[in-house]
Amino acid sequence: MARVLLIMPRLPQRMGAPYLGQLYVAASLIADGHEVRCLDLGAPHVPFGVDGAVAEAERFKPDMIGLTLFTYGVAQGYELAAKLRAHTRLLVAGGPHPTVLPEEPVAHGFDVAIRGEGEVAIVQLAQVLDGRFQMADVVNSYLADGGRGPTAPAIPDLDSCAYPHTAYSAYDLSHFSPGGHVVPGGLMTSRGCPARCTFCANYVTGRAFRFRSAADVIAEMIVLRRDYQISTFPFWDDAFTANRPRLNELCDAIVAEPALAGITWTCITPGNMVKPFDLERMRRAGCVAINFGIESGDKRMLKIIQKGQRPEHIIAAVKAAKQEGMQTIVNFMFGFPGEDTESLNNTLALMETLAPHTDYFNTRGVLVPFPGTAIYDQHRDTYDLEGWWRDPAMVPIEPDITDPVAAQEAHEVDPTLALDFFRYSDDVRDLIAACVRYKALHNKATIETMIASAHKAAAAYAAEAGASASTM
Ligand code: B12
Ligand code: SF4
Repeated sequence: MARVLLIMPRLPQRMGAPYLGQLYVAASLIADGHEVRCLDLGAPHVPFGVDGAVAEAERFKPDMIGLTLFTYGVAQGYELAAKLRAHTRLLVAGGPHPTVLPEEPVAHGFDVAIRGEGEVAIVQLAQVLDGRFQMADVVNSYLADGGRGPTAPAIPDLDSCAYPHTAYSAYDLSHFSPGGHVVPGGLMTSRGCPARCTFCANYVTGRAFRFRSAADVIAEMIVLRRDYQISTFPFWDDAFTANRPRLNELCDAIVAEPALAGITWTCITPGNMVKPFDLERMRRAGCVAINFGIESGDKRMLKIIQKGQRPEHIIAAVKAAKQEGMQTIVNFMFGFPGEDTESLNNTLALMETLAPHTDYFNTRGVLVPFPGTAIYDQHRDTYDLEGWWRDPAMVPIEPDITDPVAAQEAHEVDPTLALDFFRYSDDVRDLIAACVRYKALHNKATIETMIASAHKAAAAYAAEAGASASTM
């Protein structure tokens, strides 16, 4: 059996829970009997950085080290890989970045890069190390010696994946929360999104919508509730509502399961895939918040980015969710190539229309041209975009801000705007900055209202408790 160390390099923001993609990879290794350790250098309480990860490798002596590489943070990933090289037999890259550019990690010292979902390939690699599998047969592999493994399609039967929580034991959970309690992360009930947005870097889960059986999702939720006291489940699917029959089946299965009585959940989905008549069923099943992908309020822009939705539909869907008593989180992006003051004003106008029905807007939102996206391919040469991610200065690490109001103040500015990927004119840049600030101020007001009502409730409770004590 192989010893495997999985590492997430530091990303711009800290993550309060282990990264789901790393958990999936670790869980499949554990299910195959391998010894696995996981490190996340972006965990909020991790007491070390790159050098600590190298020290861990020296101590654990892994046969294989696997790094999860996002495009953001990839430069630190390459720096780390160089330092880890001497401490393992096999250095492997996986994740969103190698999926699009497998040749790049290999040119930076990795033995192999894995494209796409990693559950099958990582186990095959571990089996190569203990002599049970041939390197040439590892699926979706891109080898340093020029070899290419067979191409495997996206995992057809998602119920076959080991549950992510079975890998919690591979982490030092005190890196995520001081007492070492599991921080409730999210789960995925489906993978893939049938839409084709030209800015979207979803190349791991892909365009084919695949979903787990309701029974498999329910079984995972029951364990998370029973063993980890999780009662609110964030569903991180790309397009949770993409398939109505399966949405209805899952909602009905949650309602019918006594072990899940009283749980709540949240989901993310493109705005045009929310049907107001489904909302009541979702609410009855515990849905308390929907995160809507909308992106622009301008019909021309929506067409250019292939978002395939109309502002009228979005307004109806967001209002209906609010009327159903759900929290609404609404996503907008700014600075697409071709964006002008007219399109930005239309987006600002839609944000203003939606504001009374919106709890939060996504923070910031200036377009980042991720490699692999249609926008990147179309504009790479015009705007000299090739390789920006290898320059650490292009990926600023966020300061740690714990106060929620102060965090919103920091979100009034988007550092991506200063990177000026698409060489905006001054009036476009000013309007983008105004749109970013508009969202942050709205979110700050929501948070201040919530804090004020929590204080009011606490004061009422204290007054009532005082009144009862005085009558004793
Ligand atoms: C949930 C999520 C988050 C959560 C993660 C929380 C958590 N604790 O897990 C949060 C909200 C924190 C988040 C943040 C960000 N995210 Co995000 N996120 C996602 C989302 C929606 C799902 C991730 C997931 O679980 N996928 C499911 C699993 C199955 O896929 P996976 O994670 O890629 O992992 C598989 C493979 O990559 C591979 N693999 C992974 N690691 C390894 C390691 C090895 C050794 C091997 C062999 C294989 C392998 O196997 C895994 C299992 O199949 C994806 C979209 C998507 N559909 O993937 C975006 C996505 C990953 N995020 C993205 C981005 C850009 C970000 C942010 C930078 C956004 C921002 N501007 O702030 C931040 C960065 C995080 C940070 N800390 O700074 C991009 C990444 C693009 C890129 N090329 O890098 C994606 C693809 C979204 C998109 N459409 O563009 N994110
Ligand atoms: S709807 Fe969301 S997940 Fe789907 S392609 Fe567009 S941005 Fe990507």
